[in-house]
Amino acid sequence: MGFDDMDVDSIWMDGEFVDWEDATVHVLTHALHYGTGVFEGVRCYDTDDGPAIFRWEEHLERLYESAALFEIEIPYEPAELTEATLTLIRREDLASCYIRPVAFYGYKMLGLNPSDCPVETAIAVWPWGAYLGEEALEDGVDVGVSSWRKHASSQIPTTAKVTGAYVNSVLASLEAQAHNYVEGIVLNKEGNVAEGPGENIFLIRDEEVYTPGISEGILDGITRQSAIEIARDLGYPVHEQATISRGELYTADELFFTGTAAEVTPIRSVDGKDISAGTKGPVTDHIQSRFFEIVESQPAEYEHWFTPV
Ligand code: PPE
Repeated sequence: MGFDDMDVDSIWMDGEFVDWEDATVHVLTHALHYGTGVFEGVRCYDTDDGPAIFRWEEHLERLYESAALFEIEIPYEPAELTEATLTLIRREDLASCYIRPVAFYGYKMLGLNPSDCPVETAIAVWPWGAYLGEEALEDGVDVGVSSWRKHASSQIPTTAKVTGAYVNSVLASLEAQAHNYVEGIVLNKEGNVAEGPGENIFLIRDEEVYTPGISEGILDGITRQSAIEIARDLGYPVHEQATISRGELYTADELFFTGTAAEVTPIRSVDGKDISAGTKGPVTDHIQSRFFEIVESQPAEYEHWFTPV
């Protein structure tokens, strides 16, 4: 995702809309040195009823929860961040976009205890297409199990979306690229399947759906929660607190990733071994089709998942 040639002019920063180029921070910003920021990734979809943000309330709640853990006191009410985001999308005239709220310890002092630092808050929006490539949604991606393990929640809380923790994802992502994989799969300390660097993972066996539980060291993804609900509504039994061993990946009927950026992306091979036929599987297709139908049309049963712009 590059920002060159992008047609977005402004960013909301600390209560004001500033020009894109002016949304900058000092090099001695606390979060730059120690990773003391929290963020969200959210999508706004161009639905039949106009632009609408997918599961905004849940993302906002996770942002404040992540912040609380690090005693980051976001100096704005949730309603103010909502208003800022809606206004930003409208003024940039975007029908669909990715939304990146971030709150972090700013510039005043260095040293690990950030208590004296001001909290800076920003919200950026920009168009972001299919995360792992347009063809990935149809054909699936080739992934490799990373040699980097996911940190345990007792080391860095994995349910919090904290910027510093993403160095683990960056390592897994660089390794995947070095091996010509589109993405990695990260195992937890026990060697069981945790998630992708920026995605949750699902496994299908005998038409039943499995996804690693929270205690496996994952981010409790909002797309994960949505896929669980969609799968159940489609009639599939879902095991949402599963422990999945590495070996089970290779013998799965189907595998797919979920994430705000990745949406619902099939996995067609792991470590060079095809998953079943090496194509998008039927259950994945069913859940993925329903997901895209929902974000395109806001059907009545799922209307509460949307915030109209
Ligand atoms: N696990 C991780 C580690 C993760 O970063 C994400 C989102 C998920 C699971 C899925 O969570 P959710 O988006 O709530 O369904 N990753 C975000 C950042 C990706 C990026 O490259 O930046 C995202 O998808 O927005």
